[in-house]
Parts: sequence; C-alpha cells; structure tokens
Amino acid sequence: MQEQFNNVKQSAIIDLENVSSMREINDLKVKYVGKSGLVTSLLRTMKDIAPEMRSTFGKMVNDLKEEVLSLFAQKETLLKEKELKERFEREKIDVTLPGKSQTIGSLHPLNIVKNKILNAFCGMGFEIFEGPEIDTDYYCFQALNIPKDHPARDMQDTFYFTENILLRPHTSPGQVRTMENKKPPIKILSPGKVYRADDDASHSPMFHQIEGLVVDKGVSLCDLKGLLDEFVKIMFDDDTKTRFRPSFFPFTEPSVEVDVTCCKCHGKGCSLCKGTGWIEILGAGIVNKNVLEMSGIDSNEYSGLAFGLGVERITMIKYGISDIRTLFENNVKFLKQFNRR
Ligand code: FA5
Repeated sequence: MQEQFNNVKQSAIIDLENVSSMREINDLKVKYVGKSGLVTSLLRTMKDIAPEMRSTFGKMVNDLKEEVLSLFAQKETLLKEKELKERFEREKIDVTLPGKSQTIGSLHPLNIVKNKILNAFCGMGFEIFEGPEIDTDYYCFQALNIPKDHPARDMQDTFYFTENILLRPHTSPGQVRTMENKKPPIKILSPGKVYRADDDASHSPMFHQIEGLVVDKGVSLCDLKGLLDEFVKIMFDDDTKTRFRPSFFPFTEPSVEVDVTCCKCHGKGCSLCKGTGWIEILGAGIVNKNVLEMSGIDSNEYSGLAFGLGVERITMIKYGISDIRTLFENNVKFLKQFNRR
C-alpha cells in the first residue's frame, strides 16, 4: 500500500518537473486531486480495507493529498516568479530615453495678419461687424451704386447661385448693412471671406477682405489718407513706401487704390509685382452720396470714407510670400515658419 502511495507522489514530482505554465499545473491538479484524480481515487478503495485499518488509511490519503498540494504550491510559486520575470523583461522600458515631444499648433499666417490689422484699426476706435458670405445682389451691388448690367460688375468676377443670390465678391455689403442699422457716427470694420473666379500666383478664388467704413460730419479724403498712412506704418517696416493711385469704384467718389512697395524686389520690379515695383493692397475712397442716401443717411449732413483691403496681399508682402496658393496648401513645413513660440 505504502508503495502505491509513494508511486503516486513520485509520479506527481516527475510530472511537475516537466510543466512550464500555470495552465499545465491546473491540468495536473485535475489528474491528481480532481474528482477522478489519482489521489481522490485512493479513497474509493476504502471499502476493500479492513475496518480497523480504515482510519489509518484515510489519514494516509489525506497526508498524501496535502503533500501533493504542497508540491503544486511550490511549483506554482516558482512558475509565477518566472512568468513575472519574463513579463518584466518583455515590457522593459528605458526611462532614460528622451520623450516624444508634442507638436504645438500655432495661428495660420492669415490669422496672424488679420488679427494685427484688426488690432491696428480697433486701436483707432473701430468696431467689428461681420456680414453673411452668401448675400443678395442688392447688398453686393445695387445698394453700392452698381445697378444690374452695369459694366463695373465685371471688376469682380462673381459666383452666382441664382440671379439674386451669390457668394459675396467683396466685404463692401458690410457698409450697407451697417448704415441701414446704425446712425452716424459710424466707425466699423467688416472682415470675412470673399469669392471671385480668379486664380493665379497673386489671386485666389477664395480670399479674405477687411472693409472699413467711417461716417460722420465732415469726413474727407485727408482723413482717409491720414488713416491709411497710419495703418501702413503699423503693419509694415519703415522702408515700405505707400502710393495712392486714382481709381474707380461706383460706391466711392473720388476713389483710390493704395499700393505698397513690393516685398520681393523692394521696388525694383519683378515677376510678383509684374515689373512695377508696387503691389496693390486696398481700394478706398469717399463714400458715394448715392450709397449714403440709399442706406438712409442724409448726404448733406454726413460724409463717409471707406476702404477694402486684401488680407492675403498684406500677408504676402509682410512675409515675402511669392505665391498666394502656398497660403492654402496647409503644408506644415511652410506653416511652422510662422510659429513664433
Ligand atoms: C474691392 O473689392 C472694393 N470693394 C474695395 C473698396 C472698399 C473700395 C471700399 C472702395 C471702398 P478690389 O477689387 O480692388 O476692391 O479688392 C480689394 C483688395 O482685395 C485688393 O486690393 C487686393 O488686395 C485684394 N484682392 C482682390 N482680388 C483678390 C484675389 N482674387 N485674391 C486675393 N486678393 C484679392
């Protein structure tokens, strides 16, 4: 009998030597101490044992069971330590390696310049008014003294949805909407996206304009010149020169276009400025009396000045960008140059 017990124990020792995972240990537990396991089966032979020997036999079976379980426990401890060691080895990290640095976003150059322009004018007492990008023929043209079929409509190659609904080709409708809702004195800026069927190195089909409007008693061309000279001084370096050129806009009389010296050639003449040495940044003028009257403002009592500038143009001049399209390609290498943090 003792030999049978020793054999079971010996067999458990040998089996345990060959296991290498917790799953195998669990299988072995079933083999030895499970319901039909080798140790448990010994108890079933109790009926063949002489009654006076039964308690000794029962104790021996229990002792054997405890010994086998203790062998399992020892092996389990060893295996767990081994598995933990292997896991640590697998998941080892070198805490001395440098971390991955986070890329920090920055404002788009157009937003940097737009904010600078808005700040320059807000510092001179202007308020901001934003109008809709999809607007009517009335606000974009008729109320600006450009009747239907007027040749001046060709100045802005407009995208129409219907005969009367269009993508605004300039921010000048902001003038009309403000004058309809506000009594003078008025001093507003109307920034936003505008759309035209234009596409080359200095023209984009979608671009940003900022409209400025001042309406008060006695506003004159001198005020316009002083205001824009001050603005150019704030925006550009001291070497940048300004030029006021007579021009035509149906909504201003007289009208001017303001040019600054070319960023690329500094006035010598190059492909960007088409050999002239100058780049136009804005259109401006004294608000046409018809426009004031159509918006309900007495043109005998009040006069106004207005200007509309292109944010892309000013950005290109400030940063020496020769192709407007680079501003919309979202090339991170290009955009990173403007991250001043
Ligand atoms: C106008 O849009 C007038 N509404 C401006 C104005 C307002 C005049 C108030 C008088 C009084 P113009 O079409 O010239 O004007 O455009 C103004 C500026 O927008 C230009 O000087 C230029 O800087 C910019 N611009 C015009 N077309 C484009 C384009 N396709 N891409 C990028 N910038 C443009």
